[in-house]
Amino acid sequence: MSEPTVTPTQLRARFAASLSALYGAEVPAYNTLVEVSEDVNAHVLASRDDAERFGTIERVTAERHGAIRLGTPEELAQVGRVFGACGMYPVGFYDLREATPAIPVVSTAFRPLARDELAENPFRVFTSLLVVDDRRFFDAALEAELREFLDARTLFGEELLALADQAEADGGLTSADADRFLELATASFALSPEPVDRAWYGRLEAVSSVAADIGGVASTHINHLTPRVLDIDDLYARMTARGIEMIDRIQGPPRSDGPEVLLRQTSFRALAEPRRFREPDGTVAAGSLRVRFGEVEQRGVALTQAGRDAYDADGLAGLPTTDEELDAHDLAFYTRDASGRLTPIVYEDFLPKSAAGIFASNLTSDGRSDAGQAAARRDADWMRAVVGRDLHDPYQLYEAERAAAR
Ligand code: OOG
Ligand code: NI
Repeated sequence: MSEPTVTPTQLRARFAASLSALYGAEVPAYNTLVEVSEDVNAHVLASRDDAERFGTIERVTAERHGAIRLGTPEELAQVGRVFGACGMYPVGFYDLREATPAIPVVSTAFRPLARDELAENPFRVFTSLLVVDDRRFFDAALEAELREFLDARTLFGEELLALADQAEADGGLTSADADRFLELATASFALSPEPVDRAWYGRLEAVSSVAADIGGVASTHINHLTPRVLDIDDLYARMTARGIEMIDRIQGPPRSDGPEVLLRQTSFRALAEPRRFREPDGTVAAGSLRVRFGEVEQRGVALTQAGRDAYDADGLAGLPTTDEELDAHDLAFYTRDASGRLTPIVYEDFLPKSAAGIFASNLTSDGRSDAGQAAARRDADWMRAVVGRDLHDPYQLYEAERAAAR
């Protein structure tokens, strides 16, 4: 047996790059977004001394977050094995059913945990799971049909999962196995050419476009792949100037003169993509779906729980406007460099309100839900049990990093 030569870190960097190539071929507007992001970052790098305060330009240039949507607890556990092979672990629990409009999913983010791993390649994937037994969205009959449909499909094959487990057990893969793993892993997120059952998709879409995107098709796909910019307002203006229709606002904290905090995001509208449909009479016809969009993000300093509570209550008005005060009041996470200067710990996670806004900005309709019906219970413990892995708490990760540096 030959020794593993490709580490999980290398698998992650190569996985992010190969998904980027796939997604760019499928959604050409994504390539424009990446190009404009690189222009913006080059401009910031040339004009600001502190441009690399939130990460090196190498990290930021390679940085992507993906979004995927799954249908069953088994699929979530399986994708956890694929991401585990790449050194990505579930962090945080997000309940998008509490948003307005409500989205029938709960989510976590798979990402590297350690600072040096994040610096090598911070690829993260926002991963959502449909809540098929939530009666506010699905009645018992529709739930049963959904379960039958979802249970009949296979998103991640045996060969892929075996290679994933081997990578985790051995701390990497041989060069040939790594190539095969990446080929299979990337292919499992490609848009399928299989015709979509028009009537079934339509019934789910009446409840929620997201439910249709998940349960209306027999495969999954990358919904979006998000590059990181150092100045999202500049990016927004440049995309608009190129004639690309952006959603009407930037999600998250507004622009300010103070320290950049948390996460700001925006997106362009989902584009009509050609898809084939199986009509009720059995014929297959050409059509299109608007599901996938382009998103971009800017990251700032991670807030402590107290800082986050203040932000959630009053927005930026609830926070002081200098790094020194944020640190002194323990509202944000910093370390100090050799000369004693504060260095921000960058926020590596997501914001539920922004995530809901991102979902909502690209729905064809608000869908239909009945608040009088019973919610299905879902929480971090449920998610932990389903993934079969530790579900990390973002605050504990930032806290541990700060403590280790002091
Ligand atoms: C996920 C939406 C949330 C983000 O960056 O907050 C998200 C999805 O559309 O599947 O990606
Ligand atoms: Ni996103």
